[in-house]
Parts: sequence; structure tokens; C-alpha cells
Amino acid sequence: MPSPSPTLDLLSAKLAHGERLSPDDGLFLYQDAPLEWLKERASEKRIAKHGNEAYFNRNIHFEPTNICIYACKFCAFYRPPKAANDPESGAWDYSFEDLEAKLAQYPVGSITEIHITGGVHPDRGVEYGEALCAFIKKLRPEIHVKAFTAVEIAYFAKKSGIEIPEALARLKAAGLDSIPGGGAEIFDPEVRKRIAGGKSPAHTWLDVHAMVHAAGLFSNATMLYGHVEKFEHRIDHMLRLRDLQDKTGGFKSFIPLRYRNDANALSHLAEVRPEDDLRNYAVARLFLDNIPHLKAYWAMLGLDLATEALEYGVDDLDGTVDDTTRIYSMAGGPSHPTASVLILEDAIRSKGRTPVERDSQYAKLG
Ligand code: V47
Ligand code: SF4
Repeated sequence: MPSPSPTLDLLSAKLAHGERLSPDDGLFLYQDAPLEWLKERASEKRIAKHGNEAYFNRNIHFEPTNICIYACKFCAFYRPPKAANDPESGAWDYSFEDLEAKLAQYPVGSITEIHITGGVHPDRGVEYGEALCAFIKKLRPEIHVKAFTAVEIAYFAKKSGIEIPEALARLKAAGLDSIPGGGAEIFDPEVRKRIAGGKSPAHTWLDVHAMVHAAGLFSNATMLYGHVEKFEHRIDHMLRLRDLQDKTGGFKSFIPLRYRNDANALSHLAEVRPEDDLRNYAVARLFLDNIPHLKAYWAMLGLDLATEALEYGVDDLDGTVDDTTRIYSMAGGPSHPTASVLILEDAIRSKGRTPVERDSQYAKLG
């Protein structure tokens, strides 16, 4: 029987031999590959890497402030510094005592990680980041502190008048364990300018992560998609991550984030369809071949679609979250994102996978 597509046959052979896909191959996958074919190839790759297991962790988020010097167009979360004292503005700025009260809700052993990201507050340098990490470690030394995006860290260093490696060394000494993948958005300069004009450029994000890895810490990487970018921009984004990962090996997880269109300056844009999300996960699994874990962040996507994504190359659903994030609920994600361990385990089992609780470095727990 004649083959439906010589290019698909070629790509199947490349993947079967563990050959790396070129940017043109990646583009073909986005534009022309049937979704069923992508699902099968991505599942083969995730099984080769992780067997039948799918991961989750027990975590909470802490978003210290939504006051931000930047004004990314896709962001429903930030409030400008002038809103800080306006009770009607929706701005917040939590104290360390607020954080202590939040942590007190979680007995020792009930969470393994705190994920901290927030607005880039104009007054905060590295001293703030150090104090926050040290405060958490003093209260709860057993909790992994995954904190501050590359954008926040670049600003800490600038505000304190020091180089980024020094800022990182100080944060690490104070208790920082890893950094999250936020702030990457889309690296292409034109698209970045249109959606996140003013925010630090792609090379700063990549440089900060390279320095994080050189400091002996690991990090994650995100990609915000489904707004004004084209498929070539997504490929360019993943290519830059793939190149850096070849050099440092310091990324643990890649987290594609679908643009959500509630209450922000790009709300006129429609969101992409669930099948586009699934295609994006599968392409990421095949093209971005050197970042071990592919995460469907259910608090952004909804648990049903994140569960479906387990069939498209995803091996991690993130964590229990427990209604501690507002970045997505303010932009159109689930309004009170919380999942018990049982809910996450059931979701994973519903796809015939074995649930595995992990720590922040993906060591298996229990
Ligand atoms: O960089 C903001 C995104 C990111 C919207 O490392 C939006 O484990 C969609 O980094 N629609 C921050 N996305 C969140 C983040 C993250 C999340 C989960 C896990 C990890 C990890 C990191 O949130 C921002 C931006 O790309 N974001 N607004 C929006 N309207
Ligand atoms: Fe600020 Fe981050 Fe929102 Fe951009 S995405 S406006 S940097 S909080």
C-alpha cells in the first residue's frame, strides 16, 4: 500500500533511530502531521524515557505581590506601582507574617515544595529575595524553595547594583533551591515586543538560566503560546532551549502555557482549541528532546485536558496547588485550582498510567 506521506515515514524513521528533529521537521509536525500520528510518536518517546509512570508533587504557590513595573499585555494579574495604595485596585503585597500564616496551614510532611513568583516590585532588590528564602528555610527547612523567575532575578541584581551570579550566590546561600520557568514567554524579539514590551529580553532570560545552572541549581522553562505568535516562533523558542540544555543540562521540565484571554490587554484574541494544546505537547515531546520532563500545568489548563495530555507526551501534572495561585484564575483558568493527591492519582490512572509522587528534582517519593 502506498505510504500516506513520505515525510511522515522519514520522520518516523528519524525518531525510531533517536535522531534529532530539525526546525523544518518541527514546523512540519505543527502544520501537517495528523494528530493521531503525533499522539503515537509522542507516547512512544515518553514511554522510552519514563515508562508508564506519570508524576505529580504536593506543592503550594505563593505570589508575594502583583505590583509590577512591567505591563505584559497578556497578564491579567499585575497592577501598576501607582495602584499599591488604592484598595479598589486589586493590588496586593503580602508580608512575611502572611506567608507564615499560610505555611502554618500545612503541617510538616503535607507539602514538599513552595513555588514563588510574583510581580516585579520596584523597591525590591536581592536583599528581599534573600530574606524571603531565609525566612522560609528557618520555619520549614524541609520544603524545597522554587522561587523567582529569571525576570525577577535580573531585576533584583539591577536594583541591588550587583551582577547576576552574585545575586544567585546570595539567594542560594539563603535557601533558594531552584527557579521556576516563568518569564520566558516567546523568545522571538518581534513577538516578545508585541506581548511583553519592556520586559527583559530573551537573551537575559537564557543567560540567567545558564547562570542558575552554573551555580549548581536547576530550573524549568515555559513557553507562552496561542496569542500572536506563529509556529516558527514556537520552534525558535524550543530550539533556543534545546541549545542551552545541550550546554548545561540544567532544565528539568518544559511547561507550555496556553495563553488565557480573560481580563488582559489581548482579550480580543481567541484562545486556541484543546486539540491545538495536545498537538503542541506532542511536538514539544518530539522536538525538545533533551529536557526530560514535559509538564501539563493543570491549574492553567483544567484537570481534564491536562489528563488528556498524558496521552500526548506529557509525564507530569505539576502538583496539588491547593488554591494558592491567582495568575491563571485571574486570566480565565480554573477559579479555585486545588487537587488532592487522590484526584491527581485518579486522573493519572484513568489514562492507564502509574501515578508517582515526586520531589522537586523528580526523585520518586513513597
Ligand atoms: O511567565 C501570565 C504566564 C507565567 C498568562 O516552573 C499566562 O514549574 C497564560 O512560570 N495566560 C508564570 N499564561 C507561571 C510559571 C509557572 C507555572 C507553573 C509551573 C512553573 C514551573 C512555572 O505565567 C508567566 C506567563 O508566561 N502567564 N499570564 C495568561 N493570561
Ligand atoms: Fe509583571 Fe510577570 Fe505580569 Fe509581566 S507577566 S506584567 S512581569 S507579573
